[in-house]
Amino acid sequence: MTPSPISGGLLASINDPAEVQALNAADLPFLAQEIRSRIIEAVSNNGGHLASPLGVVELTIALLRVFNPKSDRIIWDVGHQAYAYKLLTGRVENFHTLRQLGGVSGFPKMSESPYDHFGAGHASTSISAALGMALAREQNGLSNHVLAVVGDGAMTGGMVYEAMNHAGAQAKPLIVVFNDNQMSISKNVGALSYFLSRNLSSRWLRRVKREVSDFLQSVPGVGEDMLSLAKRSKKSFKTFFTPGILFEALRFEYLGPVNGHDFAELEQALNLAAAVVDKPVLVHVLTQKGKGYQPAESDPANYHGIGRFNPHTGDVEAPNAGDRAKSFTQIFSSSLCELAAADNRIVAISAAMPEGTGLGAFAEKFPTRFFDVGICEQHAVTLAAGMASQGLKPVVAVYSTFMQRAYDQVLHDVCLQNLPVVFALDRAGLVGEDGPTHHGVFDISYLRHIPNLSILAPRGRRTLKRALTMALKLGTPVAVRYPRGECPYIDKPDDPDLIKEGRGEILRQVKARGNAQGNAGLAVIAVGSLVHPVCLAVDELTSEGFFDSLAMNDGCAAISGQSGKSGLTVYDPIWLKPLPKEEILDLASSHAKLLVIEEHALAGGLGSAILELVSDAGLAGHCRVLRHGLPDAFVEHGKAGELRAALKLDVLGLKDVITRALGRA
Ligand SMILES: Cc1ncc(C[n+]2csc(CCOP(=O)(O)OP(=O)(O)O)c2C)c(N)n1
Repeated sequence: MTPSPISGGLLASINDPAEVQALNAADLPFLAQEIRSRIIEAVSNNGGHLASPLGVVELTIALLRVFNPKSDRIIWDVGHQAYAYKLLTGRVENFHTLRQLGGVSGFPKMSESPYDHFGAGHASTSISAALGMALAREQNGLSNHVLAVVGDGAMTGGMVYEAMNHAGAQAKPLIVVFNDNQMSISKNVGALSYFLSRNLSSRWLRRVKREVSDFLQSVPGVGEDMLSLAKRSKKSFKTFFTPGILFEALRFEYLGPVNGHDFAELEQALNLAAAVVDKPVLVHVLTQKGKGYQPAESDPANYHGIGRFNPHTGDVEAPNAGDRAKSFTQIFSSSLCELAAADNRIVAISAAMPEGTGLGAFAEKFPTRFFDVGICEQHAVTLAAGMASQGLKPVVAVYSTFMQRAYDQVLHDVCLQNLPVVFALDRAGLVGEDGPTHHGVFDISYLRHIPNLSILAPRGRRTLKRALTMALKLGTPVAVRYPRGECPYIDKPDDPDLIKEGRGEILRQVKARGNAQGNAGLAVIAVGSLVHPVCLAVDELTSEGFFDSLAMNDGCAAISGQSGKSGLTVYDPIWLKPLPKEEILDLASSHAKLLVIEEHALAGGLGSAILELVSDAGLAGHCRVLRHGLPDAFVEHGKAGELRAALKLDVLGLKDVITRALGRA
């Protein structure tokens, strides 16, 4: 392809999204090429989503040629694919800061741009939000267009059908652009996906139409009549042979399928959709995930979301691959496979995230015991409840953030029935560059008040394996929460009793040196991902002479209270529910202060639980509970390390928090 005819590039010449409409049709392929280069450049530097944004470049340009985002509303489902949209709506200069602290978000964000009409990060919300805007438009006496752009993966989420069911009955103008690339993160799943992929190409459709026409014309006597009837009929060939039949049943006008990389076809279909005033329309657009970048085209699942990579070869930087091998996810994956080999009642369920949750290995080893249900966490949970009620031992592996939408299913379908479902809550804690939509920092709050549910927070490899083993043994609902990233090896040597109900572990006991550094006695209670950094912080303080002596405890220790009034104890409760009450109350009796440190919202988290426990035991006057965690605010995107540093959850910050707590009255 020859270089763009405008020096400095076409993108630089677009100061207002409406200017996309003024471009010559001949310039559009150059613009698409430039956008792809910018996306590849930014993602190769910062990591991010790649295959999905590359697939919708032409679609984004076409949307901005037919609609005006100043007045019209364009809502991206999930939002991970909206990079081209960001580039064309005022963020080209800052696009190199994509996903970096203080930089452009990886998802639509209403506070970032007036053109991001709705924020997202979780799937299947766009049609509901769009319908809401369409109905508000009526109330406000306006006549703008409202569009939802939704992928076939997001179409596996039930909320889409709740919205379409409602939209069809409302019969108001609303445009759903159905971006069908047959891929969720991996190959899409489900009966609908089968049905859609049956009719994928418009070339195929034209061939079928031609063949049916030829056949009818060849039938002597009645053939011509049948053909003209079919042509006149509303339920004509197109509706019958395409997914139109499905959407028309929901009272949508169906247009397509359209080649999503052909500007003329796209603009024609979008203009037709814009002209429909008495009902919602669905424009079925066929796109290729990863389009225009060979490595992503040939392996769209791996290039869905990716770390830093070499743009020339597509090779992901080595540290990433290494990290993955030692991640909590990986330990969960191998532990589950081991346990499942010995117990064929163990089944695993994923909501469209087999790779992310580490269930890929399980799926390969036990294909008949693995179920990918699509992006439908609610269904995943109740499905597990059904299985558990019949004697199976289901493990639902899901990110903490996505579990948020299955709250009632956890409460009503699993815990109220007291069924033995294990929730493997991955990405519990800060996740980094994906930002506030993806941080798993609310699960302790939304789970700990549910009766019958136990919650375990392993801190390392062995505790994770043991926690999973225990969870599968308990015969009641259990959530095992663990973070993203590297799994430190700070457990004691393998011990079948490592995880015992009512037992946590003391990991450090030190004596404070003199009054100057505070001698009131502090027990630091840390959990999960923060146990390791808290231990490191205490070790550093000790080697800096802050404490007199250091007792490193790799094993289970009875709470001795030795450090008590004059020192510091580091304790990991492992069980967030039920809490090891006796041990914690012993700590409260023998220390003047408890400092609870968690990578979780302070509201309703572990610190709150310990405050309640100490207060209910009448020890509040004796022992002060201090809490350190996340404030009542959404944590922005940025490298996890940077976010932790800003929140004083890294080793340096923790040293400060601990010394201040020691000194505080
Ligand atoms: C509720 C929820 N569950 C899981 C995810 C993780 N996730 C992000 S993108 C994606 C696949 C989306 O597929 P599709 O809508 O077809 O978009 P494509 O990436 O193919 O463009 C998934 C499962 C999510 N964002 N939200």
